[in-house]
Amino acid sequence: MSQPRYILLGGFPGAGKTAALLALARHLRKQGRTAAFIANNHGAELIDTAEFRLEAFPVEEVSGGDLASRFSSLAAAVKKVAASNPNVVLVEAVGTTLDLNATVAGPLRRLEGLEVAPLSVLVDPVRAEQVLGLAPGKPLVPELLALYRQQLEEAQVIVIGQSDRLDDARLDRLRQQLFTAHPSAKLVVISAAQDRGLEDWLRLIKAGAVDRPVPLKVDLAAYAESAAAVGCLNAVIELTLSREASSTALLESIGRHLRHALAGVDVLHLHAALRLDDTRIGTIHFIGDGPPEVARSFAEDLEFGELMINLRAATHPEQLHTAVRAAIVGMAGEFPGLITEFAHLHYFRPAPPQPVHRL
Ligand SMILES: Nc1nc2c(ncn2[C@@H]2O[C@H](COP(=O)(O)OP(=O)(O)O)[C@@H](O)[C@H]2O)c(=O)[nH]1
Ligand SMILES: [Mg+2]
Repeated sequence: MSQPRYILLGGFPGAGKTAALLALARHLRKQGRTAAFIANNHGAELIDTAEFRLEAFPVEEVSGGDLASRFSSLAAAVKKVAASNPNVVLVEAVGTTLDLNATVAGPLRRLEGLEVAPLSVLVDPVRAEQVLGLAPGKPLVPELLALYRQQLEEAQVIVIGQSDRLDDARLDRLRQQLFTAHPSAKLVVISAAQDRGLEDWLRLIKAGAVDRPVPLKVDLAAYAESAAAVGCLNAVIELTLSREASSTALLESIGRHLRHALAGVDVLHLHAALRLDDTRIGTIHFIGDGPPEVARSFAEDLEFGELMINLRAATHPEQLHTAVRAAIVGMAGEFPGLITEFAHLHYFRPAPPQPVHRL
């Protein structure tokens, strides 16, 4: 069996990394190639992992910190996924990560002997337009703006994702602006939702297509401040209903109440999932000021279910906790007899990054 190729993807929280990698995994599967996934996050109980499992892709998790700080856990995950002999291993870096070339891609190549593709960094085109001054919008807090810019600086391939959200003229303008600001990076435009650009992306990151990375100057204290500007909350809530309800109605209700409870907060990503079992999972998302959108649903009504919430926002974790509690109360008010019980609740700021290696 030949060695798998590792594709490492960075990018801001909510950029669409998981969706892009899932689309890539499906795309590879259609071509008769196999993909495995390594998820990375600060907490446990991740919806991303459940989504890959649902589609029967081998998955490992590096949790409790960024990939560089948890390098031994990453090396262990690499060994475990390799057991399924995948052709490609897709590795997502948690959205507050920086310095991936020196602290993750380099060590994986040189210490673990892996074939790692040039570093891809994914951007959400709507947020990218705002950051680059092409469109108005509520600015990011300065710590996060700095993080966003540095993530782009270290990209060998900038992947403009979610291209279905912009018309051609805006996409061209964004591409031009990114090209001017980052002339040494390759650019590719994709849409996970519409299965577009994935082959172009794969072609770009084939060996030899990209120059050596320019070392990034990282101020570790400033980087730690950037990471800590994000509040995180992960929760699992057991739902017991006295009367069966549709998964979509429940998801729409929690989405609506969370949206309301988080008004005025810069939500980087809200991802909620309703899980009946390993094969029946519904999901809802929103980012920024956008409306909640159901991304996945299943037909059966349910009496029991597990509601998972993964929330990232530029605010205090305590505020997220208050909002989630309020939204659960709001949802319960719409389903008479609904009993909710928190099985897992963790709200926190990401731990300061402490890279194990820097090459
Ligand atoms: N319209 C559209 N939305 C997308 C696309 N890819 C991701 N999204 C949405 O972007 C949000 C964040 O996606 P996710 O992959 O979880 O982001 P991550 O935090 O970077 O892993 C979700 O609401 C997705 O539904 C896309 O290609 N098109
Ligand atoms: Mg993700």
